[in-house]
Amino acid sequence: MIITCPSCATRYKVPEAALGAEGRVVRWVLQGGTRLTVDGAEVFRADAVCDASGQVPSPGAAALVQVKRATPVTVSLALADRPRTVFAAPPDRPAEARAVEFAWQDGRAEVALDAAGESVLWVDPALDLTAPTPPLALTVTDGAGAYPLSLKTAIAESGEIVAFGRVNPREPGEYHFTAPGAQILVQDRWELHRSARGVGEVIAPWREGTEVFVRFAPGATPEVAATQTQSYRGEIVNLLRNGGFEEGSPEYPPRTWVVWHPRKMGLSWPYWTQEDAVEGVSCAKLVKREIPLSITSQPMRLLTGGRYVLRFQARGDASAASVRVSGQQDTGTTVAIEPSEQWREYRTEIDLVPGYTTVKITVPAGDPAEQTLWIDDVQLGRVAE
Ligand SMILES: [Ca+2]
Repeated sequence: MIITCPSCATRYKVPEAALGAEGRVVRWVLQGGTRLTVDGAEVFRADAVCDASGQVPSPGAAALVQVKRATPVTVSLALADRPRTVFAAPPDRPAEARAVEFAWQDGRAEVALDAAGESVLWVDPALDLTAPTPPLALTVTDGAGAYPLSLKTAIAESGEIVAFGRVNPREPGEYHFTAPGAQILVQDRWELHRSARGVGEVIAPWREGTEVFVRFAPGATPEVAATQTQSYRGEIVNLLRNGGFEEGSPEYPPRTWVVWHPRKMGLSWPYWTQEDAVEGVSCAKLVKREIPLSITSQPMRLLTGGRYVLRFQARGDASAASVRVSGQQDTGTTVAIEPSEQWREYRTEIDLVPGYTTVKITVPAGDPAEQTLWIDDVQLGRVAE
């Protein structure tokens, strides 16, 4: 395959193209040029320099072509068939599409785009872009039976339909999501690494704040279901990021925790370590030498107020260490940690209000000068009912 762009400004702006099963160009990209030819055939031509890319066909149209230009431009596209309609829409806003006039000659459609800007040309879109798309039903089954939920839908930039929603299940837990033929993303609000993505089915945690996305071809109406495989009833539904300290890099503090120190860090340091974890394989080891130290969690923006539980395990000879939860409107609590050779579990209940909330672990100055606190398995959340 020989791709050429005679007018491309520099050799760094390499045009690209991909061929489909029948040898036709199905995807192409042109940066800062006016012509793109593949094996001698002119795929795209413009009367002014522009950035352009095309997908022929796309899931939602016979062709989808993006054009970004600094001046008005007339573009000419090679197409297999004469289009019935061509629409132009702003990027990411297909609902604002408007029909545009085009000329057809010798297997090419010519469209004039006035003014500088970025447009997406929809050639024979599969759906009426401006009509609202109907919601998609989601059938949920948990221990108490089945109930319906609904996801909003929109046309995606690719022409596919995306159904989405931040929907809370009545009973948080692990769920088996199914949507035959569709792409599914279940995005966890609190611990991003627990998000799951797949085609047709995924198993994912589903709790407060989780976002569900289902992406499918226009015209399809996948049957979407979520069936509980494990309930969180009676458990803390943890919102704290990396409270088990499983994420980190050697010699650095545990990932996502912020280190506080007065003026200089000295030899005090919060280590991420695999030496003596009580949960998983890693934990935090706060070594206090000449100066106090503390680490603070990534803030959690609580969606709901009410009774929360803080739970963690700790050991070590630190004599005045503590864990503090700080919420909005002066809510929060401080739990003192007792020196202990063995791991000890701490658990306390707190009433919190919606808004940003942090967890801070502190080893203050004090005797003896050298103290060590091991901490692991820190969780903050409400107990699922
Ligand atoms: Ca751990």
